[in-house]
Amino acid sequence: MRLSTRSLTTLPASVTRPAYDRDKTAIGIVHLGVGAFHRAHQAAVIEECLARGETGWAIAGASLRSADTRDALQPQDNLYTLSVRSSQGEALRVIGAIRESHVAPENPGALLARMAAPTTKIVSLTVTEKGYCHDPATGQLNEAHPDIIHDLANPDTPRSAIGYLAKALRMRRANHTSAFTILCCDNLPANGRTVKRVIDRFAHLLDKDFGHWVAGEVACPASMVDRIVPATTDEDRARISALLGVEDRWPVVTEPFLQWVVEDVFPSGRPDLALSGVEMVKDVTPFEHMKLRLLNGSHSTIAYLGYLAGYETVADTIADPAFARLIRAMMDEEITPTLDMPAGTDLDGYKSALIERFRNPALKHRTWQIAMDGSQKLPQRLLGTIRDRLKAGAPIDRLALGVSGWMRYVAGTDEKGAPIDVRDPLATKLASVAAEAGPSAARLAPALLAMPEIFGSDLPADPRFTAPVTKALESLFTKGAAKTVSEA
Ligand code: CS2
Repeated sequence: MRLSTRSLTTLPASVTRPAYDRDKTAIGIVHLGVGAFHRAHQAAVIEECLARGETGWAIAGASLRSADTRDALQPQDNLYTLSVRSSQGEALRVIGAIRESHVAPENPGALLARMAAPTTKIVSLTVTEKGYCHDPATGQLNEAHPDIIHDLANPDTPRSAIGYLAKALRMRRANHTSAFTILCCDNLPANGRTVKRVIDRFAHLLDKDFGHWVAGEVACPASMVDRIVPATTDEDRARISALLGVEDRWPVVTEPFLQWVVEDVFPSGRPDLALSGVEMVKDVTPFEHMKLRLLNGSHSTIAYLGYLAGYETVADTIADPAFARLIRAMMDEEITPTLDMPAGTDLDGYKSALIERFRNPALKHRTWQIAMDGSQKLPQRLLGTIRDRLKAGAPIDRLALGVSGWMRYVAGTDEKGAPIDVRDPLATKLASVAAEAGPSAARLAPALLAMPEIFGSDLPADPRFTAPVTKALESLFTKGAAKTVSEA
């Protein structure tokens, strides 16, 4: 039997299930990019809003490409299990907040109609860094992006998230429906402002008059999102289904920790998120820097160097005392001085909790998964911190080692000579740069640094950055990651 509304009553008593009548809820949120992260984070928060009786905020989830999620969720009445795992054990909760599943390319009209409906007040997104079709170094719309070229030429049949947002907003404007609020839940720097810049520019390029309307009417609050959610494995699916006594083909596995800090600008309304533990603030920036720099900066450093040292998961990597030392020292000495937190923030506690979260033995968070899309991640995870340090005239050796880990990784061959499956929107370019440079730090570092879409024009021209990066890369090539980390 499959997990579904009907089979809910057969679940063991220990499994939490929707504490409200799903049929009495209405869709108020459309979410683009209904992957594991959304289902473990925002949907879990919305579940509590619905259970409290705020019935107008159920979610319509959409995938912009693959049909996998819809195919798995629809036969389950869009129900799925959220498994919270730690060394203490595993707690299962069936989430009912998603009421509809869309696959954009299969039925764009249905998704657009849902986005344009007056009842839809918020369109939220987790489409990963590359899904915004922007230039990661500048945060501007990448007008040469093939999807943007396509969507500007065919605005009624879009491909990109930006194209869908614009088309739905044009429909709303034509129907005299007020704009929805766009809520970005991706790990982008200044994510609200970045999305606002990108959508305003796209709308302006489509039609100046519409661009003017979007600029004035569409709010894009910033948000900092945090929960570690590794890709679900077949083993997870089998274990969870066995515990449920019915089959769940699309469960999500996560950690106990959840944080969401949101800028409180929702002109079309919102659920009372604060009652579900969301921090509603005026300015997300300090929280965003804290999280992107400490958590994600460490994560990417662990991912590249850990992968090269032969570790499969974050927990395996951080269990190596040399790695734990490097990461804590990088946090304390090189990242923390760049943060400017509101009074009362317990950064020390935050960092210790982070290391414990990385150690969570129940999560199999693969270094390879986090290593993906490095060209889109480095700027906000490591390079912003580096810029601040250089401005202050302070050393950056550990951060530089993180950057060189990425360079060594995209060289495409591991320390045993096996090929690395480098996933990145710039993978083709990275592979040709690496092939031309060969395994030489003196050639590879400058060749990669000459990609302004990642490094801008300032960093490659600053020897205080290029020298430590090249030196660390040299060490990775000659001594390997484990030894380099133990000497760092
Ligand atoms: C990770 C993040 O995959 C990655 O790049 O660093 O997904 C990370 O797990 C989340 O941002 C945690 O909130």
